[in-house]
Amino acid sequence: MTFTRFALSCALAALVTAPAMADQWRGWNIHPEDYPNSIALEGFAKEVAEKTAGRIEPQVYHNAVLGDQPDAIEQTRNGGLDFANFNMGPMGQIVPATNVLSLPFIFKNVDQMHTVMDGEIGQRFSDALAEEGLVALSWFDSGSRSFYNTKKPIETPADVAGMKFRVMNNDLYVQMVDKLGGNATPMAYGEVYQSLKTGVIDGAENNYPSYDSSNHFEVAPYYSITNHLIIPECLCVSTASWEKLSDEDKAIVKEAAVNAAEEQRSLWAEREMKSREKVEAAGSKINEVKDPQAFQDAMGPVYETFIKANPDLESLIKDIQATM
Ligand code: GTR
Repeated sequence: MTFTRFALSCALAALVTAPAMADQWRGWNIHPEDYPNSIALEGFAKEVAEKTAGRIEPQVYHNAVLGDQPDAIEQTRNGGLDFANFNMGPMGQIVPATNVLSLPFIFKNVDQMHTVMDGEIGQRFSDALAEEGLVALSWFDSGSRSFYNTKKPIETPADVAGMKFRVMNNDLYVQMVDKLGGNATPMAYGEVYQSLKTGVIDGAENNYPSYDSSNHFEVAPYYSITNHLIIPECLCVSTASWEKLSDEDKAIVKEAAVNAAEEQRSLWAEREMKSREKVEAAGSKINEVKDPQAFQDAMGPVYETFIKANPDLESLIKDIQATM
């Protein structure tokens, strides 16, 4: 055998025996490492890497280092990012059907939200996301969101008047605050702490774990339980990354996502309690609003405007409301 032929056959042998190049997946996460969603995403990454024997190597980037949420949604749709945990709030601007999930008081409680999202209606949202480049593999818990501010307890909608609140990027939230008599400013999550501190805004709204982990409680100590939004979150994979997978790997990734959601939901329940205890111990003043119905009633015009603009989504709203 000549030297060239020998070298060629060695190279060919190496090609045949070498394992296929691992697919490095980049995953976006807004939260810090110890947050329930982050722990669940790490579990997802580990399970996928193990079960695919390294064919896929997901890595999670925490703390929104890969960009803010609206930006990351775009990147994932375009295949620039492979997977992410997204809140359905900012998703509404891109996938209109998911706006139904951002209607204030659309769900009666978190259990009803899970029943809806884990069933046939959840599948309808997944289908809508799939048309926009996102494969929703499982649904995380995000508790319920309430208002907090730097000034005073909110007890009635009248207390909201004149105050400026940060909201997530979605016009529906601007209307929501407007109908309560306040002013809303859409703003990236990472800018809220400083804006509260310097008085650019008076308040924001979120669940206990985020109120805690973002340290907003340090600068906005009045947390008033309005429970106005219960918004699910997805573990989503970019369609571009998904379509490259074999059927076997799709099944592995799907199962890992379902397992991650299960873990996230149980960690979530624990974390909600711990965060509430922590912020109270640190001096936050938590109050129940006097008349929760008054807040709900104020949202009538938000629903009317929404249905007028999206008549095709009225039946989806009714189906959710009818789910027990
Ligand atoms: C959190 C949610 C994040 C982000 C954030 C926000 O509860 O988990 O994805 O949406 O709220 O208010 O921007």
